[in-house]
Amino acid sequence: MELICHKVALPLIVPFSTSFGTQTERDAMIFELKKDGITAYSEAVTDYGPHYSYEDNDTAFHIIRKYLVAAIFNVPKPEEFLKSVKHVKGHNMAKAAMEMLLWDFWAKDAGQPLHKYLGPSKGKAEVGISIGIDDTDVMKERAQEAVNRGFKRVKVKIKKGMEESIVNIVREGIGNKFPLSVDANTDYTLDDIEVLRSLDKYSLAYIEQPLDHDDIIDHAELARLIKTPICLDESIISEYRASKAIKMEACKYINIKPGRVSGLTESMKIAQLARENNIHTWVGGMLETGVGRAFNVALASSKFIDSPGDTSPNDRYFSRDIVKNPFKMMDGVIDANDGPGIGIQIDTQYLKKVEKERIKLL
Ligand code: OSB
Ligand code: MG
Repeated sequence: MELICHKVALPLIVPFSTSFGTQTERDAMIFELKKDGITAYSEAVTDYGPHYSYEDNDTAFHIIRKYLVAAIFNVPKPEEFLKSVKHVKGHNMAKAAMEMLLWDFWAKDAGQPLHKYLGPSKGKAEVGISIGIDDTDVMKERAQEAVNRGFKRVKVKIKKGMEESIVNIVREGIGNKFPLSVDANTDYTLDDIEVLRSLDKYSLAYIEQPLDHDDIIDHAELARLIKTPICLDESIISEYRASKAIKMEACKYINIKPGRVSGLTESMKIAQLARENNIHTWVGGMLETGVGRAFNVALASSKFIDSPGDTSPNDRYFSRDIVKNPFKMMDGVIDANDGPGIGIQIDTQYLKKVEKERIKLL
């Protein structure tokens, strides 16, 4: 048995800006597990800094090496793994990197594509796009291009002071009917109620994570004060937290990112819970390489996921991917990968080229 961590750096074609900062490169950690003739892969969704959540590549690597590697030594099923690391509080992205490695391994062991191994599958996912903050004319052009390319939903990042200028010009570009959402990445508080209410007139599909990354209570209050539905991202770190948000009516949508919630086991639980309670769900993204994207698309293909998410083909981020078969979109739809497990082939030559470090963990 062998476990390797490849630390890679992929330059972004254009910088990606959110309310919490600008990213010019994707610093990804790719994990490779070899056992009994099977090679499984996963990707940690952490990046250079602790800006989306408290985790970053160094904390994730530390937690994985010190506390999690021992728990995957005999390659347990994902659920058993999660039980055995329950004593490690938080660090969901670190846990997810190991948990998803096990999903890929066991799906391959069963000779099944991951999207089917996970549960009832649609075999495909409807796709939206997430557009970073930029010059507003540029954002408008990108939104128009996205509509022309067939994306099913456009999401634009916003930040305090730029929300109306962004939404106004993007609506001008794509019309008032096209499904449009905004993502604030926690930039507001309840004191900003007037500006948040001013977005009501743009008939947005939803506003994503307007308030604190830890909050549910204020989101529940905000939901009663504005017409735009609320979508939670950062705040939903577990099924438990999702159940509280639903109980408090803090959101109508949940953006599920496997990395944020410790992996696919918890993602599926959240998707099912949301479905039972008429809360919409979609699968988010963290600028993953083709490895992480493959897990997202498998999840987005689940019958429990009902809305277009952020699984856009990543050729808009990277001029070349570390996988040989990155996803292609047709008419706003991506077909789930039908190869065994996540169904990707690593481009080993390119991986070597972009690799900064290779660490043997087992
Ligand atoms: O909040 O959804 C987010 C990227 C990095 C960090 C947070 C977010 C995002 C995105 C990108 O919106 C979505 C994608 O991967 O295409
Ligand atoms: Mg978000």
